[in-house]
Amino acid sequence: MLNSITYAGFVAIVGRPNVGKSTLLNRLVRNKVSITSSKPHTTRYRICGIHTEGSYQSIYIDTPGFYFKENQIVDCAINRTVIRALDGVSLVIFLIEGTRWTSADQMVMSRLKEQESVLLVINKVDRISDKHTLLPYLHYLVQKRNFVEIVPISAKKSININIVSSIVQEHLPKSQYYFPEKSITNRSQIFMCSEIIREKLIRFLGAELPSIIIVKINKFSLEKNGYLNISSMLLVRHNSQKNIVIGNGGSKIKTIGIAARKDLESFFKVTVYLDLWVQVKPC
Ligand SMILES: Nc1nc2c(ncn2[C@@H]2O[C@H](COP(=O)(O)OP(=O)(O)OP(=O)(O)O)[C@@H](O)[C@H]2O)c(=O)[nH]1
Ligand SMILES: [Mg+2]
Repeated sequence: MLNSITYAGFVAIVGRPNVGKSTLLNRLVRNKVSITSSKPHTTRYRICGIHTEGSYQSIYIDTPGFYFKENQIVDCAINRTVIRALDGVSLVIFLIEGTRWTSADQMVMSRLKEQESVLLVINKVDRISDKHTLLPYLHYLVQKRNFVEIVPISAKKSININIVSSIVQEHLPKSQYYFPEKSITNRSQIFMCSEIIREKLIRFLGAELPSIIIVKINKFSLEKNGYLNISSMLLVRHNSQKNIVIGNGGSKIKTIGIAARKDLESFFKVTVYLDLWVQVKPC
Protein backbone atom coordinates (compact mmCIF):
# COMPACT_ATOMS: atom_id res chain seq x y z
CA MET A 1 0.00 0.00 0.00
CA LEU A 2 2.05 2.93 -1.32
CA ASN A 3 1.63 6.58 -0.21
CA SER A 4 -1.31 5.95 2.11
CA ILE A 5 -1.47 5.89 5.88
CA THR A 6 -1.19 2.43 7.37
CA TYR A 7 -1.59 1.16 10.93
CA ALA A 8 0.27 -1.83 12.31
CA GLY A 9 1.14 -3.30 15.67
CA PHE A 10 1.48 -6.30 17.93
CA VAL A 11 -1.27 -7.71 20.14
CA ALA A 12 -0.51 -10.39 22.74
CA ILE A 13 -3.15 -13.00 23.60
CA VAL A 14 -2.67 -14.20 27.17
CA GLY A 15 -4.61 -16.29 29.65
CA ARG A 16 -4.54 -19.45 31.70
CA PRO A 17 -4.06 -22.76 29.86
CA ASN A 18 -6.86 -24.12 27.68
CA VAL A 19 -9.11 -21.01 27.58
CA GLY A 20 -8.94 -20.96 23.77
CA LYS A 21 -6.12 -18.51 23.00
CA SER A 22 -4.90 -20.38 19.93
CA THR A 23 -8.44 -21.00 18.66
CA LEU A 24 -9.08 -17.25 18.92
CA LEU A 25 -5.83 -16.40 17.15
CA ASN A 26 -6.75 -18.71 14.27
CA ARG A 27 -10.15 -17.05 13.97
CA LEU A 28 -8.69 -13.54 14.02
CA VAL A 29 -6.15 -14.47 11.35
CA ARG A 30 -8.76 -16.45 9.33
CA ASN A 31 -6.23 -19.24 9.00
CA LYS A 32 -5.02 -22.03 11.19
CA VAL A 33 -1.54 -21.00 12.22
CA SER A 34 -1.51 -22.16 15.84
CA ILE A 35 -2.25 -25.67 17.01
CA THR A 36 -5.09 -26.35 19.44
CA SER A 37 -6.28 -29.24 21.59
CA SER A 38 -8.37 -30.02 24.64
CA LYS A 39 -5.12 -30.69 26.54
CA PRO A 40 -3.67 -27.78 28.57
CA HIS A 41 -0.22 -26.48 27.55
CA THR A 42 -0.67 -27.31 23.87
CA THR A 43 1.07 -24.10 22.82
CA ARG A 44 4.73 -24.28 23.74
CA TYR A 45 6.23 -21.47 21.67
CA ARG A 46 5.42 -17.88 20.96
CA ILE A 47 3.89 -17.70 17.51
CA CYS A 48 2.56 -14.75 15.51
CA GLY A 49 -0.55 -14.80 13.36
CA ILE A 50 -0.83 -11.88 10.95
CA HIS A 51 -3.98 -10.32 9.54
CA THR A 52 -3.81 -7.50 7.01
CA GLU A 53 -7.05 -5.82 6.01
CA GLY A 54 -7.70 -2.36 4.55
CA SER A 55 -4.89 -0.20 5.93
CA TYR A 56 -4.44 -2.28 9.11
CA GLN A 57 -1.95 -4.99 9.92
CA SER A 58 -2.74 -6.73 13.22
CA ILE A 59 -0.01 -9.05 14.43
CA TYR A 60 -1.36 -11.39 17.10
CA ILE A 61 1.09 -13.14 19.40
CA ASP A 62 -0.17 -16.47 20.72
CA THR A 63 1.42 -17.42 24.01
CA PRO A 64 1.58 -20.60 26.08
CA GLY A 65 -0.88 -20.68 28.98
CA PHE A 66 0.75 -19.38 32.17
CA TYR A 67 2.18 -22.25 34.17
CA PHE A 68 1.09 -22.40 37.82
CA LYS A 69 2.29 -24.46 40.70
CA GLU A 70 0.62 -24.36 44.10
CA ASN A 71 -1.36 -21.29 43.07
CA GLN A 72 1.76 -19.38 42.07
CA ILE A 73 3.05 -18.26 38.69
CA VAL A 74 6.49 -19.87 38.75
CA ASP A 75 9.64 -18.57 37.12
CA CYS A 76 10.09 -21.01 34.24
CA ALA A 77 10.81 -20.91 30.51
CA ILE A 78 7.10 -21.09 29.56
CA ASN A 79 6.18 -18.09 31.72
CA ARG A 80 9.22 -16.11 30.60
CA THR A 81 8.01 -16.64 27.03
CA VAL A 82 4.63 -15.14 27.96
CA ILE A 83 6.14 -12.16 29.80
CA ARG A 84 8.48 -11.40 26.89
CA ALA A 85 5.48 -11.41 24.52
CA LEU A 86 4.02 -8.44 26.43
CA ASP A 87 6.95 -6.20 25.55
CA GLY A 88 6.05 -3.35 23.22
CA VAL A 89 2.56 -4.53 22.30
CA SER A 90 -0.18 -2.04 21.38
CA LEU A 91 -2.84 -4.08 23.15
CA VAL A 92 -3.17 -7.18 25.31
CA ILE A 93 -6.10 -9.53 24.82
CA PHE A 94 -6.68 -11.17 28.20
CA LEU A 95 -8.74 -14.28 27.58
CA ILE A 96 -10.92 -15.96 30.18
CA GLU A 97 -13.72 -18.48 29.76
CA GLY A 98 -17.27 -19.13 30.96
CA THR A 99 -18.77 -17.28 33.90
CA ARG A 100 -16.34 -18.22 36.66
CA TRP A 101 -13.37 -16.06 37.61
CA THR A 102 -10.61 -18.36 38.87
CA SER A 103 -7.53 -17.79 40.99
CA ALA A 104 -5.50 -18.52 37.86
CA ASP A 105 -7.28 -15.65 36.04
CA GLN A 106 -6.48 -13.40 39.00
CA MET A 107 -2.81 -14.36 38.81
CA VAL A 108 -2.66 -13.72 35.08
CA MET A 109 -4.26 -10.31 35.64
CA SER A 110 -1.68 -9.46 38.29
CA ARG A 111 0.98 -9.89 35.58
CA LEU A 112 -0.75 -7.30 33.40
CA LYS A 113 -0.47 -4.39 35.89
CA GLU A 114 2.03 -2.53 33.74
CA GLN A 115 -0.09 -2.89 30.60
CA GLU A 116 -2.05 0.23 29.76
CA SER A 117 -4.47 -1.29 27.25
CA VAL A 118 -6.01 -4.62 28.19
CA LEU A 119 -9.04 -5.96 26.36
CA LEU A 120 -10.89 -8.58 28.38
CA VAL A 121 -12.43 -11.29 26.21
CA ILE A 122 -14.74 -13.94 27.66
CA ASN A 123 -14.55 -17.06 25.52
CA LYS A 124 -16.75 -20.15 25.22
CA VAL A 125 -20.04 -18.28 25.71
CA ASP A 126 -21.62 -20.99 23.52
CA ARG A 127 -21.29 -23.24 26.56
CA ILE A 128 -23.17 -20.95 28.93
CA SER A 129 -26.58 -22.54 29.26
CA ASP A 130 -28.15 -19.79 31.36
CA LYS A 131 -27.34 -16.55 29.51
CA HIS A 132 -28.74 -14.53 32.45
CA THR A 133 -25.60 -15.32 34.42
CA LEU A 134 -23.51 -13.31 31.96
CA LEU A 135 -24.77 -9.83 32.88
CA PRO A 136 -23.99 -10.02 36.63
CA TYR A 137 -20.63 -11.56 35.73
CA LEU A 138 -19.87 -8.59 33.44
CA HIS A 139 -20.68 -6.22 36.33
CA TYR A 140 -18.29 -8.18 38.53
CA LEU A 141 -15.52 -8.05 35.90
CA VAL A 142 -15.83 -4.29 35.30
CA GLN A 143 -14.60 -3.77 38.85
CA LYS A 144 -11.46 -5.86 38.37
CA ARG A 145 -9.53 -3.14 36.57
CA ASN A 146 -9.84 -0.57 33.86
CA PHE A 147 -10.32 -2.70 30.75
CA VAL A 148 -10.45 -1.17 27.29
CA GLU A 149 -13.65 -3.17 26.85
CA ILE A 150 -15.14 -6.53 27.82
CA VAL A 151 -16.33 -8.72 24.94
CA PRO A 152 -18.05 -12.10 25.26
CA ILE A 153 -17.18 -14.36 22.32
CA SER A 154 -17.07 -17.91 21.11
CA ALA A 155 -13.85 -18.59 19.23
CA LYS A 156 -15.10 -22.02 18.25
CA LYS A 157 -18.48 -20.86 16.92
CA SER A 158 -17.08 -17.62 15.56
CA ILE A 159 -19.27 -15.31 17.64
CA ASN A 160 -18.20 -11.64 18.01
CA ILE A 161 -14.79 -12.18 16.42
CA ASN A 162 -15.28 -9.10 14.23
CA ILE A 163 -15.88 -6.96 17.31
CA VAL A 164 -12.50 -8.07 18.68
CA SER A 165 -10.82 -7.36 15.30
CA SER A 166 -12.29 -3.84 15.21
CA ILE A 167 -11.20 -2.99 18.75
CA VAL A 168 -7.72 -4.25 17.92
CA GLN A 169 -7.55 -2.08 14.79
CA GLU A 170 -8.56 0.99 16.84
CA HIS A 171 -5.48 0.42 19.01
CA LEU A 172 -2.91 0.05 16.24
CA PRO A 173 -0.51 2.98 15.86
CA LYS A 174 0.35 4.57 12.54
CA SER A 175 3.14 2.45 11.16
CA GLN A 176 4.40 0.76 8.07
CA TYR A 177 3.53 -2.90 7.80
CA TYR A 178 5.96 -5.26 9.51
CA PHE A 179 5.22 -8.17 7.19
CA PRO A 180 4.24 -8.52 3.53
CA GLU A 181 0.44 -8.19 3.11
CA LYS A 182 -0.09 -11.86 2.28
CA SER A 183 1.82 -13.21 5.33
CA ILE A 184 -0.17 -15.15 7.89
CA THR A 185 2.62 -16.09 10.30
CA ASN A 186 6.19 -15.18 11.23
CA ARG A 187 7.13 -18.83 11.54
CA SER A 188 8.94 -20.92 8.94
CA GLN A 189 7.29 -23.63 6.88
CA ILE A 190 9.38 -26.24 8.69
CA PHE A 191 8.16 -24.98 12.06
CA MET A 192 4.54 -25.06 10.87
CA CYS A 193 5.06 -28.57 9.59
CA SER A 194 6.42 -29.84 12.92
CA GLU A 195 3.62 -28.10 14.84
CA ILE A 196 0.89 -29.67 12.68
CA ILE A 197 2.41 -33.11 13.35
CA ARG A 198 2.71 -32.30 17.07
CA GLU A 199 -0.97 -31.37 17.18
CA LYS A 200 -1.95 -34.78 15.85
CA LEU A 201 0.31 -36.49 18.37
CA ILE A 202 -1.41 -34.58 21.18
CA ARG A 203 -4.88 -35.29 19.78
CA PHE A 204 -4.46 -38.99 19.10
CA LEU A 205 -2.23 -40.00 21.98
CA GLY A 206 -3.97 -37.90 24.66
CA ALA A 207 -2.73 -38.77 28.12
CA GLU A 208 -0.43 -41.42 26.63
CA LEU A 209 1.64 -38.78 24.85
CA PRO A 210 5.21 -38.90 26.08
CA SER A 211 5.78 -35.34 27.29
CA ILE A 212 9.28 -35.26 25.89
CA ILE A 213 8.46 -36.24 22.34
CA ILE A 214 10.40 -34.18 19.79
CA VAL A 215 9.26 -33.72 16.20
CA LYS A 216 12.19 -33.35 13.78
CA ILE A 217 11.67 -32.57 10.11
CA ASN A 218 14.40 -34.35 8.14
CA LYS A 219 13.08 -33.71 4.66
CA PHE A 220 10.89 -30.92 3.33
CA SER A 221 11.11 -30.65 -0.43
CA LEU A 222 8.77 -29.62 -3.21
CA GLU A 223 9.21 -32.28 -5.88
CA LYS A 224 9.22 -31.61 -9.62
CA ASN A 225 5.79 -33.15 -10.09
CA GLY A 226 4.34 -30.66 -7.61
CA TYR A 227 3.96 -32.61 -4.39
CA LEU A 228 5.55 -31.79 -1.06
CA ASN A 229 7.74 -34.57 0.23
CA ILE A 230 8.05 -34.52 4.03
CA SER A 231 9.91 -36.94 6.25
CA SER A 232 9.70 -36.50 10.00
CA MET A 233 11.41 -38.25 12.89
CA LEU A 234 9.59 -38.47 16.22
CA LEU A 235 12.14 -38.77 18.98
CA VAL A 236 11.17 -40.45 22.24
CA ARG A 237 13.26 -41.53 25.23
CA HIS A 238 12.19 -45.11 25.83
CA ASN A 239 11.23 -48.17 23.82
CA SER A 240 7.87 -48.34 25.64
CA GLN A 241 7.08 -44.83 24.38
CA LYS A 242 7.99 -45.85 20.85
CA ASN A 243 5.50 -48.71 21.09
CA ILE A 244 2.75 -46.33 22.27
CA VAL A 245 3.34 -43.94 19.37
CA ILE A 246 3.40 -46.76 16.81
CA GLY A 247 0.38 -48.60 18.28
CA ASN A 248 -0.86 -52.11 17.54
CA GLY A 249 0.49 -53.16 14.17
CA GLY A 250 1.30 -49.51 13.39
CA SER A 251 -2.35 -48.41 13.72
CA LYS A 252 -1.66 -45.30 15.84
CA ILE A 253 1.11 -43.84 13.73
CA LYS A 254 -1.00 -44.50 10.64
CA THR A 255 -3.96 -42.52 12.05
CA ILE A 256 -1.62 -39.70 13.13
CA GLY A 257 0.00 -39.65 9.69
CA ILE A 258 -3.33 -39.51 7.81
CA ALA A 259 -4.65 -36.64 9.95
CA ALA A 260 -1.36 -34.71 9.77
CA ARG A 261 -1.15 -35.12 6.01
CA LYS A 262 -4.68 -33.75 5.60
CA ASP A 263 -3.86 -30.62 7.61
CA LEU A 264 -0.48 -30.19 5.93
CA GLU A 265 -2.20 -30.27 2.55
CA SER A 266 -4.73 -27.67 3.60
CA PHE A 267 -1.99 -25.43 5.07
CA PHE A 268 0.49 -25.69 2.20
CA LYS A 269 -2.21 -26.08 -0.49
CA VAL A 270 -0.33 -28.86 -2.32
CA THR A 271 -0.43 -32.65 -2.28
CA VAL A 272 1.73 -33.94 0.56
CA TYR A 273 3.60 -37.20 0.91
CA LEU A 274 4.37 -37.70 4.59
CA ASP A 275 6.71 -40.26 6.09
CA LEU A 276 6.73 -40.58 9.89
CA TRP A 277 9.43 -42.45 11.80
CA VAL A 278 9.86 -43.04 15.51
CA GLN A 279 13.28 -43.27 17.07
CA VAL A 280 14.40 -43.88 20.63
CA LYS A 281 17.01 -41.36 21.69
CA PRO A 282 17.83 -41.69 25.39
CA CYS A 283 19.47 -38.66 26.97
N1 LIG B 1 -17.08 -24.79 23.48
C1 LIG B 1 -16.03 -24.07 23.10
N2 LIG B 1 -14.80 -24.62 23.11
C2 LIG B 1 -13.75 -23.85 22.72
C3 LIG B 1 -13.91 -22.49 22.32
N3 LIG B 1 -12.70 -22.00 22.02
C4 LIG B 1 -11.82 -23.01 22.20
N4 LIG B 1 -12.44 -24.12 22.61
C5 LIG B 1 -11.84 -25.44 22.92
O1 LIG B 1 -10.99 -25.29 24.06
C6 LIG B 1 -9.87 -26.18 23.96
C7 LIG B 1 -8.58 -25.40 24.14
O2 LIG B 1 -8.40 -24.52 23.04
P1 LIG B 1 -6.98 -23.93 22.68
O3 LIG B 1 -7.21 -22.88 21.65
O4 LIG B 1 -5.99 -25.00 22.38
O5 LIG B 1 -6.63 -23.25 24.08
P2 LIG B 1 -5.29 -22.49 24.52
O6 LIG B 1 -5.71 -21.41 25.47
O7 LIG B 1 -4.53 -22.06 23.33
O8 LIG B 1 -4.53 -23.63 25.32
P3 LIG B 1 -2.95 -23.75 25.70
O9 LIG B 1 -2.15 -23.47 24.46
O10 LIG B 1 -2.82 -25.17 26.13
O11 LIG B 1 -2.73 -22.76 26.78
C8 LIG B 1 -9.99 -26.85 22.59
O12 LIG B 1 -10.57 -28.12 22.77
C9 LIG B 1 -10.91 -25.92 21.81
O13 LIG B 1 -11.64 -26.57 20.79
C10 LIG B 1 -15.25 -21.94 22.32
O14 LIG B 1 -15.51 -20.80 21.98
N5 LIG B 1 -16.25 -22.78 22.73
MG1 LIG C 1 -2.64 -22.52 22.72
